[in-house]
Amino acid sequence: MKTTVENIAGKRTEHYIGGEWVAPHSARYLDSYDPATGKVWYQAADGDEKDIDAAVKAAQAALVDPAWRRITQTERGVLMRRLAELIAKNAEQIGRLETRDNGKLLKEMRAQAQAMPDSYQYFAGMADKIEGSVVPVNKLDILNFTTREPIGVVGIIVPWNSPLMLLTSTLAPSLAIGNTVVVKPSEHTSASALALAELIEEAGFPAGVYNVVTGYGHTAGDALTKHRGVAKIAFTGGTVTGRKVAMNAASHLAQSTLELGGKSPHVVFADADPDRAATGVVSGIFAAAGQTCIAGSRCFVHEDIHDEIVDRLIDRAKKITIGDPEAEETELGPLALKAQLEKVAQYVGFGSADGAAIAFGGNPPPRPDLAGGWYFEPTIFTDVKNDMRIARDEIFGPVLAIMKFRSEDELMHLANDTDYGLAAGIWTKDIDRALRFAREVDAGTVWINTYRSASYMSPSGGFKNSGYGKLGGFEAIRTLSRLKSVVVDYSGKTHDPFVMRLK
Ligand code: TXE
Repeated sequence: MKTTVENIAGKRTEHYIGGEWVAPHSARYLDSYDPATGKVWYQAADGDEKDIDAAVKAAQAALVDPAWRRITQTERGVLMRRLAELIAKNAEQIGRLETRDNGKLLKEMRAQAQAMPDSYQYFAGMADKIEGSVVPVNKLDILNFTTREPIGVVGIIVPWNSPLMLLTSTLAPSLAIGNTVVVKPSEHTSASALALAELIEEAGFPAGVYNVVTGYGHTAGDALTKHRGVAKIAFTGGTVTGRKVAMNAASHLAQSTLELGGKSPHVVFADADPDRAATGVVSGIFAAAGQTCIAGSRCFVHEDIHDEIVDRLIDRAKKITIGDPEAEETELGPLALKAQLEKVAQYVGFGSADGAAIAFGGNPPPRPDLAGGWYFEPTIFTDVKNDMRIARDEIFGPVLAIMKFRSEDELMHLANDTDYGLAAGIWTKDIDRALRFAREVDAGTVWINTYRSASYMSPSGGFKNSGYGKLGGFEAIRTLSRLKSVVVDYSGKTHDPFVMRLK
């Protein structure tokens, strides 16, 4: 793999279109920053409408190229297994690229890269098991069967928080069904999607199956969502952008899958194991510095255990090791963007202004060795009300809003009183209560006595302002394919041409 931290540092990267490395049409490049230092570390091609058009055309050509269109599902699976092996071989380099780009812990980005091959293996196995059905229609001499076929060119727009893992959740099922793709990675994290291009080529995928145009959202991203050659947009990002994406896609009737933000309720009942529950709450909000769509940012604690859980959270937050994301002992690295750091600081101000109490943190860590990097302390608010801005808006940082509740009814009302519906978590030993919560809560994923446990096999995706469409497991294949119904008349009879055959 040539796209490595050492090779691209101080250099420029290009687009990957139709199996070639292509300079941007505008000849412009954008700066990519290292969040641990706040300094530019390479420049990525700044794509525009013309680059997107070239990439979509390459993907359209690949879609009908016999080298892709006419190979069997089994052969697609073989290519994907080869890709899985190459990713496994290069996982360390991929993890390092992502950490340098988004500042998340190397141990986390490495673990994501190491887990990725499983996802390609899983969907490789699915490639030749995507069956249609025979429909028992109301006519004895008609055979009606269905087939699932590629949907076409899929435009994949991913954010900066887990770039390749989020790309994989659409790419792996897309390759299994036979789609071709144009990827627009975040302007903050272009490198890993480009590194993947090399591995896809080495695995033997035909040119044009996988294309990458780097660049900004309002230019390259916008052009991708508006391009009439794109059949489906799979978008992961913020809710405001998601709305624009859906409207652009709808203007040419492309389908969209939207994986947007969240403000997920994380509930602790008095009968929960306090140690496991507090650790779960920590993992829900301070892992990845809170920059995860599934962050359990609204924590509801039963009044009988409230003070004990708050004490445990403060105790654990005090011990969190903040520092260089590449160091193995680090637990909390910098935020990925300067804008995120500013947003976090602004919301901490809102929290205090609205009357919540800071129980811990609330500032950038006062450490000269971290100066220049975009760091923020783990921050815990108590005395929060559900109508405060820190309880309503997605902050996307290490900021926890704790609320006290008394009864299950009150809890359900508060938990569902949010614009979002991505995930929810509950800690309790009472299985009846846990299942009641799972039934009643407005969330696409519900965790019981665990949090932030994800699998490519499991359908994921939110409700309400957290988006629509599911990825993961067979749902991803459904979302990324189209269903065709084939009707065969074997009666041997000639029918009245002016009457539709309804019987
Ligand atoms: O996201 P954007 P941003 C949330 C989080 C964060 C907020 C803003 O709350 O604070 O969103 O983050 C591309 N047409 N999440 O500004 O803008 C963009 O280039 C087409 C939650 O970084 O949504 C990038 O590739 N594409 C989220 C991708 O969209 C456009 C993860 C995401 O950027 C575009 C990230 C446009 N008009 C942020 N504008 C999650 N669900 O995990 C931007 N993009």
